[in-house]
Amino acid sequence: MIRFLTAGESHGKALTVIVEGFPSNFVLTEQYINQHLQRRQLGYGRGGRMKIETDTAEILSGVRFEKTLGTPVSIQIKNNDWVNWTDKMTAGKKKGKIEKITVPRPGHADLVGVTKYNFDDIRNSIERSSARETAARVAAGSVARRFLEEFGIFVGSFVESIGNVYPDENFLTELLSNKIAAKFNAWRLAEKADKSAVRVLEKRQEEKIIELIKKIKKKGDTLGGTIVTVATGVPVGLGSFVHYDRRLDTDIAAAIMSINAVKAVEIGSGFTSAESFGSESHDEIVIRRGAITRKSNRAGGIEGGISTGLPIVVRSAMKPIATLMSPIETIDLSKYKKVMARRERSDFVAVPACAVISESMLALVLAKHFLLKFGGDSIEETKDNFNSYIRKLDKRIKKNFKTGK
Ligand code: EPS
Repeated sequence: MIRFLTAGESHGKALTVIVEGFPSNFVLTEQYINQHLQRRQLGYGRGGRMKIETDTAEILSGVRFEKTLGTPVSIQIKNNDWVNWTDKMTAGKKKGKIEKITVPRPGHADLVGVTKYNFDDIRNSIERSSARETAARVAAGSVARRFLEEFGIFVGSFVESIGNVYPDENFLTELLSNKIAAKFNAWRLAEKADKSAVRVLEKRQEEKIIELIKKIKKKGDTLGGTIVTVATGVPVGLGSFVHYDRRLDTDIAAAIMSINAVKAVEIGSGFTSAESFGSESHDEIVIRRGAITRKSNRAGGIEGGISTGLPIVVRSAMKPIATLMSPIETIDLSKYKKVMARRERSDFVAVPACAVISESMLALVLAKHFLLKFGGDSIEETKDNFNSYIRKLDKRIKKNFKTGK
C-alpha cells in the first residue's frame, strides 16, 4: 500500500517527504525527481519566490546505486529562502521582537487556521497552508510516475484555460471522443505543454493569456484556470465497485481536490453529461482489430469505479490565488476593525504549476491502485503478476463466454 507524508513549513529549513510501499529494484535518481520539481517552478505569472528557489531533491534513504530498496524513500528539498527567515522561523528561542500578522487574507487559510489552532499570529497558519508544500508532493509523485513508467503508464497534463481564455480547438474534446492514436502517450502531451510559458497547447491562446496576465499584474490582481490531467497505458481493472472507498474515481477526485486552490474536479465529460441525453453520454462498446474497446471515452477511462483501459481524463478548476496586491476587504483581528487585506509576495497565476502537481497526485493514486491489484515486493515480481494478467485478458473473456463455440 502506497503511503506518503510530507513535512515542512514554507519558510522553514526544508521540505521532507517519506514515500512508502514501492517494490525494490526499479531505477530512481535525483535527476529524475529534479526534472519534475523544475517543471513545477515554471509558468508565466509566478511571483518572486521562484526566483529564489531551485528546488532540488536529496534522496536520504530507500535507494542504493540508483535502484529502490523497497524501503521507505525519504527525500529532502531545502528552502533557499530559509537564510532570510532563520530568526522568524527558528525552532529555538525567539530572539528580539518578531512582528505578528493580524490581518487575514480572504480566501486563504489565515482566519480558519488561527481560529482552529488557537494562534495569536497568522504566520503560524500561513506557513503550512502555503502551496510550497506541493514541491514535496511532486517529489513523491516522481517516485510513483517512475514506477508506472516500468509498465508503460504515463501521466501528463495541459492547461485548458486561464481566466476566461480557452483554446479554439480543445484537445479535451479529442480525448473524450477517443479519436486519439492508440499509442498516444500522456508524457508527450506534457512535453508539448511544457514548451508553452503557460502550459497551453495553442500559440494564439498563449499570447492572449500572457496579455491578460500582464494586465492583471498591473492591477495587482490574480487569475485561476482549468487543467486537464491525463494518464495513458492504464490497464483495465484498477479500482473496484465493491465499496465507495475502493473506487478509482473516489481516490482521484480526493487527490486532485486536495491540491491548494483547487475547487472542482471532473472525470470524463462530467458536468456536460448532466445536461446530455443518455444516448449521447455513454461510450458504445465495439470490437476493433479483434479487441474490445469503446467508440468514445466520455467516461474518462473509468466505469463503475474501475479503469476501462482507455486514457484516464481528469479536469479540474483552480481558483485565483488569494493573496492580492490590490487587496479586498477584511478585518484586523488585533483591532476588530475593517481594513484592507495585507499584501504579501505571491504568484499572480500558478495554474501551470498546479497542472504538474495534478500529474503527481494522479500518479500516486494510480500507483496505489496498481500495487493493490498486482502487489509484489520486487519490480520483477510485480511485472510477472502484471504480465500474466494482461496476457490472459482476452483469452479469459473468450473462455468464460465460450466465444466462437
Ligand atoms: C510557493 C511558494 C510560496 C508562494 C506560493 C507558492 O512562497 P512565498 O510565500 O515565499 O512567496 O510563492 O504560495 C502561494 C501562492 C500561497 O498562497 O501560499 C511554491 O513553492 O509553489
